[in-house]
Amino acid sequence: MAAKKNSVVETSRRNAVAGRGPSIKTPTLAQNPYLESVYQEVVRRNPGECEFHQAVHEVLDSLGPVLAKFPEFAEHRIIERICEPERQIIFRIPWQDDKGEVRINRGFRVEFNSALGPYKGGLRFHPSVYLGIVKFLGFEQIFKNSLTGMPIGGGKGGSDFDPHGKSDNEIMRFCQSFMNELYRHLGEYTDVPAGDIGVGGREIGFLFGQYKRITNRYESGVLTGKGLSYGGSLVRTEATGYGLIFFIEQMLKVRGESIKGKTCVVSGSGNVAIFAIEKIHQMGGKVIACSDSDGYILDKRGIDLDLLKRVKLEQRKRIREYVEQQPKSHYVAGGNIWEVPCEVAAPCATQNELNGKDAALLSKNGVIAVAEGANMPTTPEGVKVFLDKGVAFGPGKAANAGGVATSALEMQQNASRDAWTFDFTEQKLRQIMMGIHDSCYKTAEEFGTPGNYVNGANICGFIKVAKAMVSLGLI
Ligand code: NDP
Ligand code: 2IT
Repeated sequence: MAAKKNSVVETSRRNAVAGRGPSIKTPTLAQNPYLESVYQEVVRRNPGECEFHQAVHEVLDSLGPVLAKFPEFAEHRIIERICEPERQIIFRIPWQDDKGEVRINRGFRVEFNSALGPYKGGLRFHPSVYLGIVKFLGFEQIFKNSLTGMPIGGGKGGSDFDPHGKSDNEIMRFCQSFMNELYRHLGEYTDVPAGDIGVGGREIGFLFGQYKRITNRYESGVLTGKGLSYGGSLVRTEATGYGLIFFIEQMLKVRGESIKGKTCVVSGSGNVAIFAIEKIHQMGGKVIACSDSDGYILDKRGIDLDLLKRVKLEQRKRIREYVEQQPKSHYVAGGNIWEVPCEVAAPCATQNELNGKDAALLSKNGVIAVAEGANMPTTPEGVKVFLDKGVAFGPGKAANAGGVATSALEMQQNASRDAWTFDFTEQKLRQIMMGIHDSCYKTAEEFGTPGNYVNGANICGFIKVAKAMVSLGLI
């Protein structure tokens, strides 16, 4: 994965600059002329936004049988409407670094769909961020949020700001400047951001502080992922990683298996990866490798989680530091983590980090379950390999929905001025993930593709939003 980092980033940028993205073709979509024409129109209207095209293609590819069952969705032009964001905000973020130099970044918020509730979705700070990335993430978020069963619409935002190597003061000044523009678009009933890559508890604190200062309102429900001392929820930090493993446990259960005793590989070493590793270890599995964008570490005795947390969360250092402090482990600079044989794989870093070749290698090496902690980490070719080989495959919009679901639980606690215990909140998360698993599983069966969680998630997530859009009229 590490070796591919630059190509992912550069492809996004190159396509954005050149104003053209690859148009993805599969036989299934081409067999449905209406869906194919909607997709081609999306490509035409959103030039160069290749990740957005990819996300749209993947959802539309599942919807043929849905349109046959619900012809009213086509009459109401639901597919065309759902592919067009309700609102897109792009803004300048001027800020000052520690040397007093003025720096400029670009900010985004795409408010994609509010049929089910206020726009909800994270903020990403990473140099690869451009409109196409924010739109793919916002589009995914619509269906993910629908699957949680909570009253939340879909949105996403962020900036091309790179937090790596910045001081706390620089991060604070950047967050304050970001919020100086974004605050006018937010509100607990309007749009509720949270974290994503490069945005964790520290950044949410600075963003909330500035929102409070500008508006003179202590509006807890306007952001989620807050610290526990000012309205945050227990379990939100752990939720995406824990939820992912609850989802995998259900996929394995269907096959008469469990995580216990399984050798696992988790890519990334950020928020999602760390708490996925924690839950795998709690459930008796063993994670032997994880990564960052420079390389991966291999610790055959099982990753030492206390050390990993110290290196990544407290010291904010690179993953290679782990090996300095744990000499029996190995660091593979620039290596591809998917070369490591395992039974369970969880890509938890970024989009398109696992391609067709990686999927074939994992499968050859004996993988039985793969679930996406990251958003769209598996390329369409990779997904096809897993489905063809009969690997249990949990797509991100289902498998990583535990984060946003717990954000909705945080909003619920804020609205009632309550604070739940860790165990109570974790139990709710577990139930939500089991519910998402079962809805995807049943929907896949009902629409003629048993065991295909990709179709199950897309169809189940879509139908709820589509029905709400029909009921709400032409808005
Ligand atoms: P973090 O910023 O905490 O960690 C991101 C990890 O991914 C780091 O190890 C980082 O390595 C690596 N990474 C990021 N970008 C790239 C890249 N272009 N190439 C290679 N590696 C990269 O983010 P999160 O853990 O919060 O997010 C990880 C994924 O999970 C994302 O896809 C996000 O959208 C998704 N997600 C997050 C949720 C949440 O609640 N936080 C909820 C649902 C999904 P490095 O430090 O070297 O950049
Ligand atoms: O991709 C995601 O679901 C997130 N980054 C979490 C969004 C949220 O609002 O908690």
